[in-house]
Amino acid sequence: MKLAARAIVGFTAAGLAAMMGMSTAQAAAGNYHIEVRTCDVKDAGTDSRVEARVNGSTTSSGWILLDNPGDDRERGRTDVYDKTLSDLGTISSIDIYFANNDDSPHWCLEEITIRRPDGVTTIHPFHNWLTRVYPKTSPLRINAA
Ligand SMILES: [Ca+2]
Ligand SMILES: [Ca+2]
Repeated sequence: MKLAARAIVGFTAAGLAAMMGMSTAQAAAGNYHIEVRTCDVKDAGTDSRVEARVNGSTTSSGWILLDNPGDDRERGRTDVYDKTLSDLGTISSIDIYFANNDDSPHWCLEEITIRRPDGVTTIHPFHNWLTRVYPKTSPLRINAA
């Protein structure tokens, strides 16, 4: 009896989602996991301020300060940021605001990976240096590969 009841509940939830026209993308609200990898080459690291904006098919996030406790963006390191965001839809690109400030500002960015709450992951490769300011009005845009 219990098993049958559970099966009916499961069927109803799926049916309801279908009726409402929901896709997996539209259900993807929650924790977005962002990994930022710095190149493993001389002077690759930076102490500059960095913010990111994630662009999706539904909407864009606000600007997110990428600053964990301790020293971010050291040579060869991957920094991980977990942010709760509303559903963005299919991720198309990430915009980077780069202040090019503080000690040894120039930064060699390898790539950024974004994992949605439903596990769908996009890779945004760059493999290049940031050696000037990228303002929020004209940020560095890195498309999904
Ligand atoms: Ca640093
Ligand atoms: Ca920090």
